[in-house]
Amino acid sequence: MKAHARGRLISVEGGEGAGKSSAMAAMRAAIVARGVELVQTREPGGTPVGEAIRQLLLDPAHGIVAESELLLMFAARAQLVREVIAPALQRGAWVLTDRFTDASFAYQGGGRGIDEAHIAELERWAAAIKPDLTLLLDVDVQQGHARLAGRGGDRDRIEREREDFFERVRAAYRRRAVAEPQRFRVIDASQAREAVTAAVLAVLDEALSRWT
Ligand code: Z5A
Repeated sequence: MKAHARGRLISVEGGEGAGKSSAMAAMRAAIVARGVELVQTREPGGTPVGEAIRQLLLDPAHGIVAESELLLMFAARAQLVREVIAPALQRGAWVLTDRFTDASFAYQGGGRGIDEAHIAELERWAAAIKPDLTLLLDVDVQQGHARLAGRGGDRDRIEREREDFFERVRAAYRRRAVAEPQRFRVIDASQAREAVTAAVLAVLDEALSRWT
């Protein structure tokens, strides 16, 4: 099922340090400049329950098994879809989200090795909305890692995973982009920030001209 006949759902995905924050800020400004109502959110999170689940998921003090991790991601997502995304799309607003269900296929499927059929079943049942457009910011794992190191701060529970985990996440994202070329646009996020922003805005422009 597509997002909705009226509003539009755009998701931004990528590995750690891919530059999602800058991309989201540039997209937000471009969409708002068109006079469109925009709701910006993130996953896991975006609702009071979702943000509480996020804290639980990212706290390095917890040992969370892969199955619980997946179910918690979908618990937060079910809440977000019903409280925020679906109502926004129904009133014609656009939704820009920092990650969505593709992240579960990439991290819990690719990274943790959970069978994709389980994830697809949860998607059908708990969050049956597909983004109209997904930008995948693709960057080499070591380069993304170096950017995060430059940013400083403590690493959360998932960021503490080993490099091979993030290589599997990246490969899973890339497979999804190949499988759904009409929805995905892959951005080379290894470039300088200005070049990444320009590429992101070009993709958005192309989508906007199709939709408005
Ligand atoms: N997760 C999951 O496992 N399953 C799911 O279903 C979902 C999520 C939905 C939290 O997500 C974690 O949840 C995440 C996936 C998992 N775990 N990991 N790892 P998140 O999106 O909130 O967290 P994140 O991916 O860790 O965010 P991030 O590392 O902050 O990524 P980012 O937003 O892309 O990073 P950034 O802040 O934009 O950039 C990072 C640094 O690089 C910063 O200092 C920038 O100034 C710098 N940067 C950015 N772009 C450039 C360029 N082009 N050149 C140089 N430096 C740059």
